[in-house]
Amino acid sequence: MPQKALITGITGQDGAYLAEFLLGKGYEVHGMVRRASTENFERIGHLRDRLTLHQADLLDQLSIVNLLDGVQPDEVYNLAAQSFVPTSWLQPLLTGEFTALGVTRMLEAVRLVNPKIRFYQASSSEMFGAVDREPQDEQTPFYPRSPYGVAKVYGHWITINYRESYDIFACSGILFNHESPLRGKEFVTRKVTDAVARIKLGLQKKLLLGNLDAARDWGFSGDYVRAMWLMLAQDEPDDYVIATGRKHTVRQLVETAFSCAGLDWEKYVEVDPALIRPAEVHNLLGDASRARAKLSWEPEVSFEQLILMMVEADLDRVQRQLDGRGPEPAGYTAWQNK
Ligand code: NAP
Ligand code: F7E
Repeated sequence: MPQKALITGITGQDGAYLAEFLLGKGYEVHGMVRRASTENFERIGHLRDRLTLHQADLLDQLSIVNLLDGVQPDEVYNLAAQSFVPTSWLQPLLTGEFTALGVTRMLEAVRLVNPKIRFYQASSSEMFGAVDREPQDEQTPFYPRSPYGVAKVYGHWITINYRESYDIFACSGILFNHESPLRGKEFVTRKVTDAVARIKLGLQKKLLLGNLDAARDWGFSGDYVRAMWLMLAQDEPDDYVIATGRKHTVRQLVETAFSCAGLDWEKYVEVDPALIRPAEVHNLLGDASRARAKLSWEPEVSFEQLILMMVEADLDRVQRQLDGRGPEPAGYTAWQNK
């Protein structure tokens, strides 16, 4: 019998990479999707006939209980969330419902249906926020700076609490920023690589950005979903920081991306004060020593390789659109093999 995994957030960036990874490991993969008037399965289109999708919603407890009862998964990966930090100031209550209480709804369903299910929670380096030490590891105190970060702290601690209260095999992965050609276009890496492609191909003249001095530890989503799986494959549940241990500023990101296409970024980039956040996380750098030691996990894609992969993917996609050749190839293997 193959192992059964259920992924919430399967239509998102990490959901698509994780689904492809688990299928490659021989899993039977189920995905939870919320009802929409039009399907948004763009990122998993290439996997569609190998996945089973089910409608349920993080806001609806009974739909989650029924889903787990019907699928009877061995592992649940809870990736669904309102994940864009600026939106969390515009919709703080909804962010709390999805990103914080949604985790408790998932854990309650595990507890009721089968407490032997192994559970992964998508925690975030945004929990460190206005941190006073560098690098950050599993012992670093949290100081979240957005409603999103605050909601993730709740999700992190409720996961630990259910592990300690009910002996559920629940792990929290504190993942630093991770990107890919499938990243949403509002996040800064993809916003930049998409703009580079459009500027190079004559479709855009300027790129408006916010804080160019913010620094992040950016890795590749394909590497990070492997860490999620490794966490659930251990003998004991634990929490792990997943990061590359290298940081770059947004300015360095921009410079790197524009130079991939032979462009001088200073001719195109302007700062728009409207994109500065009400409270910024200035500086994040992760220490993944525990994951390296216990999971034998290492990132395989460097920052430079990641940005080049994203620029090439966006150039290819925009060129295809200009040529009328239809959508770009999606997924991990498509871009790994290029
Ligand atoms: P993403 O691309 O924004 O995907 C979010 C997913 O959550 C989408 O599939 C979305 O579905 C789903 N979702 C949102 N609200 C839902 C609801 N009420 N019911 C059911 N599904 C819902 O995010 P990502 O980058 O893949 O990140 C995955 C997870 O890791 C998130 O929890 C994020 O907060 C966390 N995280 C991400 C990073 C990172 O750098 N990428 C780092 C640390 C932690 P729709 O397609 O229907 O919108
Ligand atoms: O911003 C700065 C911005 O939106 C990165 C999510 O996946 O990672 C992500 O959160 C930095 C910030 O990601 C623009 O101020 C400048 O300092 O790409 P981002 P994020 O906020 O770090 C964490 C780990 C998560 O968990 C989240 O779910 O870039 N920045 N100018 C900009 N950011 C955006 N989006 N757009 C700009 O124009």
